[in-house]
Amino acid sequence: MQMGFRWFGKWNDRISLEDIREIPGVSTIVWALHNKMPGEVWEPDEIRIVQEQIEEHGFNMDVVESVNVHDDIKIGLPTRDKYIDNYIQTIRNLSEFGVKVICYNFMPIFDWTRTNLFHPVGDGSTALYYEAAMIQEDSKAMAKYILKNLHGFTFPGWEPARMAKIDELFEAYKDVTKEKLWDNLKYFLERLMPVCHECGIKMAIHPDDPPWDIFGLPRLITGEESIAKFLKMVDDPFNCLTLCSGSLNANPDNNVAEIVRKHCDRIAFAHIRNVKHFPNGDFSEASHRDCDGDTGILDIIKAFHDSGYEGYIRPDHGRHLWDEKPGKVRPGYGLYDRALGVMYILGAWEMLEKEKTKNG
Ligand SMILES: [Mn+2]
Repeated sequence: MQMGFRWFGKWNDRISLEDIREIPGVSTIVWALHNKMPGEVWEPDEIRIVQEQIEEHGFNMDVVESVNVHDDIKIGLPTRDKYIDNYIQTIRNLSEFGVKVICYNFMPIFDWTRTNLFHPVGDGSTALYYEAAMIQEDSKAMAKYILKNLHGFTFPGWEPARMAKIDELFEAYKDVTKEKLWDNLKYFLERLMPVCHECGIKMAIHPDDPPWDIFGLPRLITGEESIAKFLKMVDDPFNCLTLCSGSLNANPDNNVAEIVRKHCDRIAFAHIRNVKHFPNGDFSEASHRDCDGDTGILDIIKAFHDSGYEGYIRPDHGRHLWDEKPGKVRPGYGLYDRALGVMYILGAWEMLEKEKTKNG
């Protein structure tokens, strides 16, 4: 297993590579060119700048999160081929720099969705929160709330320019049924796979967050059944998963450890995050400590270890601690709780390693 840490870039993240260097055990910077719109080619000269920064600090740049997929590809418009060609060129360019995994998602219109980005956890810290009753009809109000509470921080999938055209986007997606969305995903991946083989890059889809349909929009990657369908649909070792424990366990019926055991050979990258559920269907993000949520973090780590997992793991979102107040921190991506997450995951992992060596 290789430990990663997400970093939004030198001019786009208040957390520096020097900060990350002080967290024990991190080898991989999970990065992206955040100024790129979906559909644009990532040029070698732009990638090289980030490479120099990352490698200068002794990290590798093996995992990219995300190269976002243009809406025309998800909708299945005739223009999709042009954008798929661009995606392929980006894969080729990334391979020149040794990138091994591309994390992406195939969610229509909205990326991750929450109703409160700074919800009090009860100990003085705050976390991302999902109030089920608020995600009913008014998608515009929700988008407006999220953009306002990002306080100018940019997030892939929440580009203000895209969100300004929300009515047009809903119109464009109106005939995209779940079946069509599956077909469009298959079309996209089948064109990519030969290039992925050539370049040694795995495509690792991130599950939908939350893992159910919202605002009448279909969502595909929602649990064990759909994951099995996805892996079979394009049955290729380069067609992989980003196993996000928090996204999947937003539906408490999803047993994430079981999914890991079943599909570990096709997991290229993992996000470890804990979720606490409430009886009314709301959920809050929680600390990585197993007993602070309901996701079964220790079972999941053990499932990865038992399966001989050799891919990348990063702590996913964290709570906002200490001075990480609204406007001072990118929601979910503060320094402190993610650093604690790294230590929790490594602590459990190293204990398992020790036991294994002892039992020989
Ligand atoms: Mn995730």
